[in-house]
Amino acid sequence: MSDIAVIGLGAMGTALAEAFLNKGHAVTVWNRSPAKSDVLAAKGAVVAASVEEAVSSSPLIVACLLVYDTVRQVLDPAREALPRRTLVNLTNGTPEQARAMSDWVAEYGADYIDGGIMAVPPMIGGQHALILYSGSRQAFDAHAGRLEALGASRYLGEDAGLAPLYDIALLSGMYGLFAGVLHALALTGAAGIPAREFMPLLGSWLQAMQGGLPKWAEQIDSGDHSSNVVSNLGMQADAYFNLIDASRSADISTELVLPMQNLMKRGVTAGRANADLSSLVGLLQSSKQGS
Ligand code: FVH
Repeated sequence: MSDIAVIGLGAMGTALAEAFLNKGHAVTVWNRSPAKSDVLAAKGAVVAASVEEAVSSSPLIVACLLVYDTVRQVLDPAREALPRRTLVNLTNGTPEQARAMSDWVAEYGADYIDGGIMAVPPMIGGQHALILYSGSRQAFDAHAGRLEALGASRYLGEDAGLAPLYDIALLSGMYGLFAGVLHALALTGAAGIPAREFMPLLGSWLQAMQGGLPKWAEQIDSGDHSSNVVSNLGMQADAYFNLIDASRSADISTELVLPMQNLMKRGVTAGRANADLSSLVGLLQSSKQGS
């Protein structure tokens, strides 16, 4: 018997298995392409010959595959071995997929925990790795000690869909930031400014702008977007026109920045010119436009 079985040895699954081994846990591993187990076997992992063998080896099964359909497909032949075990699924997915997986696992008498990995493989096991969890509280409490090997844990609640919801919301913030950075670098690069010269300025500007986010949280939770507004939507929408015009003049694609202008225009048309930008969250929630 092992402490943990890790199913899926891609870049992330391998990092997870290594982190468990580094903390002295007994680990069984399985992967579709067996060659990826070699490096872990050399570090002490037991290599299972089948998924059934892997699932039967441990009370805690950690799956990290490409997509949810793969998780179901891979685990299906081992479903009779699932009872009284805990499946922690760290595959990226949607809240609906997580809830459906939780129901499927429950049919076979196992506990389910969904997870969102807020780290890249080299960060796993280090102080900057954060893993979000949701699902069975009792199972999380039982295995929290082992899961700590992967990084800091944050348990969000019994609804299995919470971890993927937080995960995709955090990714949304990240990709929004990346989109702005890509556009900024396209603009400055086209003007002959080296990226390494511009980047430090961009980095400190973005950091400074983050200072306003706690105020947005207050405004969104209270519903008051119009008190003590420093930079109102109307003014920002006008400035944004310049961003679009300058991009077009420089022959830079506006595909990343145009959706924001459309939303700002919608906000102004809806009478929110004097409100803060935070009021646009309500417009996103109340309309299917732009979806
Ligand atoms: N890598 C990262 O930076 C991110 C960080 C945040 C979390 N994601 C999610 O983690 C999941 C796995 O990602 P990964 O980086 O390990 O991905 P790959 O290296 O491409 O490994 C994929 C594994 O899935 C196996 N697999 C794929 N299709 C099948 C299938 N039809 N049947 C069985 N296994 C399958 C694949 O097996 P093989 O190709 O080695 O045989 C790998 O084990 C993912 O949800 C990220 O979004 C990573």
